[in-house]
This record gives sequence, structure tokens and C-alpha cells, in this order.
Amino acid sequence: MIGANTLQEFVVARQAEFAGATGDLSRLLTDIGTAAKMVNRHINRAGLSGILGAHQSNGNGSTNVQGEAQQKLDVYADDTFTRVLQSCLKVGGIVSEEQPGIIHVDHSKRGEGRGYGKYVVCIDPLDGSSNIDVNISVGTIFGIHRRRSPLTGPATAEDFLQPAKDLVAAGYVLYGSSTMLVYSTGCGVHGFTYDPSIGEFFLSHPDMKFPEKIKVYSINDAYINRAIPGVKDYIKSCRSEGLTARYTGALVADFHRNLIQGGVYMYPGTVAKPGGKLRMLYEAQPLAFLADQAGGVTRCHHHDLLHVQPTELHQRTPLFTGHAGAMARLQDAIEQAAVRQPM
Ligand code: AHM
Ligand code: MG
Repeated sequence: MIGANTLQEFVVARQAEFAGATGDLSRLLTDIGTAAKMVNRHINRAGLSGILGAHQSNGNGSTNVQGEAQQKLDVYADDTFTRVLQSCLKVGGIVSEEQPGIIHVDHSKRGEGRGYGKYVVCIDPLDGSSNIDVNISVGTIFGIHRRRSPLTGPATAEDFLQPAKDLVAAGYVLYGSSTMLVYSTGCGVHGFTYDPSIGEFFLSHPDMKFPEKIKVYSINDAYINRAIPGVKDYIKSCRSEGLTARYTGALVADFHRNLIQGGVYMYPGTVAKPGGKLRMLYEAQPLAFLADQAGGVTRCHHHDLLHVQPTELHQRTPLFTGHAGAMARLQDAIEQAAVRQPM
């Protein structure tokens, strides 16, 4: 594809390959790229401008809908992404990790006969935010669904509560040693690296695939003994085969490393928290969609996560994701353990 180097050029060139494409999704993806640049700029200045630390509301630390302390950058990233998405005419509603309900987007107030957009966006504006104060990578994760409810009215919960297999696009932004935007519309996974001197994302990783040979397993060591039976057995086998452990505490960074170098990410449910920690709509589902496109598999204990029907906007799920071969071995270990010790 000659000349398709920037994110915008690439997205538009790819759109031309779909008969009947209107350009609406391309517009939405490039808007997400714009918001990512704004957040990236803020993250890079964080240490200098006194914006690290917990967000204060009326002199008290604030918490999000899930009772977790919000960092200042969490709030900035949420404001930025939701503002940019609300101004995109293609968006009919948003669910953000940082806000309790659906953020309704009604363009009719902007005149010119515009109503409600045909896409809804699920977003974790700043994932892994406990890494912020210690200058370690963080990310943004997003998933885009086509609405199911009539476009004559506001978006409804059923628009968001769709299985990951029905996403029309998903992706993440990794704010690391360089900033990358990785996305898929169901035709492969493509990665773009941000050049801050030009202010553009450039295609750097076309058609990303999980390597067949895995080098890494990623899990919070503190949960290994509390994980469902089988996870520990699988980790034992990884260790005996000479794999190494890597875990940053930022899902995007861990997923990205495993996608490039070959690895399996595990955040199991535990006895105390059988549902795990990670959120289905804006953490697990988008990564499951990307993993599938990159030759991977994603599971939540006993099911293929791609096909799981979500029931709540902020639902949590166990998450295991990586190359299909490695995931088959993990599944095998979990199934064998279940036979030995039914739950
Ligand atoms: P957050 O959305 O509140 O930042 O939490 C999600 C993060 C993931 O990025 C990461 O994989 C996980 O939480 C780490 O959790 P833990 O500290 O329990 O290992
Ligand atoms: Mg998160």
C-alpha cells in the first residue's frame, strides 16, 4: 500500500477495501488517535508540571465508580477521550471505566438534522494508572460496537452489552518508551508509532501476530497460589521449560510485550474474587478481539471470552490471553485440574 504511512492515511486506505464503507469508522479511529496525542503530551509532562498524584475533589481524594482512587491523569485522560468522542458525530454513546453509566451523545443539539451516532465506544482512558507516579508505562484501551438499538433514540445498554466477537474495531494506546497505537477492524492488527517531532502516528508494525514460540508468562505472582486449580500447574510447566516471568502491572504493556515477543497474560479469578479484577467491556473484550486477529486466544477460566455475552457495563472477568498453542496448554491444565478437584 504505497504512501499509506500515517494512521490517517492507512485507515482511509483500508476503508477503500470495503465496498460500501462510508468513512464513519475511519473518522472515529482518527479521532481516537487525536485524543491519544493529547493524552500522550500530558503524560510526558506529568513529572514537570506537578500533575502527578491523586486527584482532589473539594480537598478530598476522589474515587471512580468502582471505589478506586483516581489519579489526576486518570481524570485528564477521561475528560479528553470523552470530550473528543462526544464531538465525533459517529458516536452515539460511551462507557468509560471512570464514569458510572452510559454517557449519552445527542448530536441533534448541534443542529443540521444530526441525531444519534451509529457507534458506541467502551473505553478505559488510562489503564494501569498505579504506574503513573513511578514513571512506568500506562495505556488506553477501546472497543467499538455498532449500535443495535434504533438510531432515532439514545444508545441503550444492549448496544454496549455485545460479545467481543461482534466488535467492529478495537485497539489500545501504549504510553511507553515510545507511544504506540495498535488497532484492528477485523482485518489484522496494525501498530503505529508516534513521532512527537512531527505529531503523527506512523505505521511501524503491520499485520502483528503472536510468535508461536513463547518466551514469557505474565501474572501477578501474589495470585498464583490463590488462582483456580490448573494455573499453578501451567506456570510450573512454563518454568521447567525455561520461560521467564514479566509483569508490569499495566495490562496494555504486558499484552503488547507478549504480542511482540511471545507470551501469555493471566489475571485469574481467585477464591476471594472469583470474577477477577479486569473489566469485561473496556479491558478484556478489546484485547480478546485483537488477540484473535493476531493468532491468539482469550479465555475467562472455562470459556472463550470472544463469545461471552456480557451482562453489566462494569462487569469484571478473569482474563487469560496469548498465542493459541500456549493457551491450549493452559486450558488443558485447567481442565485436568478440574477433573482432579471439581470446583
Ligand atoms: P486499572 O484499570 O484500575 O488501572 O486496573 C487495571 C490494571 C491492569 O492494567 C493490570 O494488568 C492490573 O490492573 C494489575 O493489577 P494487580 O495490581 O492486581 O496485579
Ligand atoms: Mg483499567
